[in-house]
Amino acid sequence: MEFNNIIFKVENEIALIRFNRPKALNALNQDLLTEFSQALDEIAENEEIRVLVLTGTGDKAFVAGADITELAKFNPLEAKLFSRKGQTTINKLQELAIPVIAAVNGFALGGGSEIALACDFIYASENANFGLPEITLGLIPGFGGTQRLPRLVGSNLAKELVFTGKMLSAAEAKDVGLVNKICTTNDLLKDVMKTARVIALKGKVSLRAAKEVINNGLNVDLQTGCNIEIDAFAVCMASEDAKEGTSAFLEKRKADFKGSLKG
Ligand code: CO8
Repeated sequence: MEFNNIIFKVENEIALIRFNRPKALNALNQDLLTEFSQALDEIAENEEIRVLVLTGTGDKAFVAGADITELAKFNPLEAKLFSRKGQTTINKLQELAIPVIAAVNGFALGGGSEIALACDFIYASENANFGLPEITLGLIPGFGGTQRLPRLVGSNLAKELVFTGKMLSAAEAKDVGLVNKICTTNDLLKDVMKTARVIALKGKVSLRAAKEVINNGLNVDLQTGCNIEIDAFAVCMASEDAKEGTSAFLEKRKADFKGSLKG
């Protein structure tokens, strides 16, 4: 499939999607969203891919939000369809079985922040800025930001950010737990890829189980979450990777996870 608004490549079992409309600070128009959604479908179907990394072209923006030129012309029905399309795509991103890392290389605003919030974790460049500035346009976030941001940083900070539209710097975003690591602009992708490689070398079954258990556990009470963990632990135990991992430890060698999804 040919893409014009994103760059999609897979190398050494790690997929990289680069939002690629640098003249508009990688703003999300309908075509970009369609391509992003199609790339996510390809990734979901390709069992060779172990990790997905998202970033933006250039060193100024990850994604500066929905394309306001396009957005400004929507009638309410078009706005509803666009919001639903964005939410379906971002849900698809969040539900990918593999780990997803956002390499936020500049502005992550509106829909751009909402994409980053749906990733498993975020590394950011020193010049990154996060925000949901829709209120300054007379709007509210429409791609899940009012729901994911309070779950990540608490409702009071989320409300202040949504009510004022003000941005958080990379350092502020790290302070509130939104960002795991701040990197120099030059090193951001290298650092993210290094972490992606560490993850990619782990067992596929256990990685998928870990992500699923953490995500599902966040939506239920602690005891139910621990019960979900027990079942997933047992499933991991039956995998070829668990046999390899435990044998490697006992034989004092490095585990060589083949990445089979077979039990
Ligand atoms: N849409 C379209 N074009 C954009 C966008 C955008 N979101 N952001 C930047 N651009 C364009 C600018 O228009 C400019 O184009 P040109 O060179 O042709 O004039 C170019 O990118 C460079 O931008 P600036 O000159 O503005 O660069 P600055 O460094 O001065 O400012 C900012 C950078 C602060 C990022 C500024 O561009 C800005 O505030 N952008 C808008 C950010 C924003 O409000 N984003 C939220 C959009 S709404 C949203 O995301 C809602 C999602 C859910 C929608 C679902 C409902 C339908």
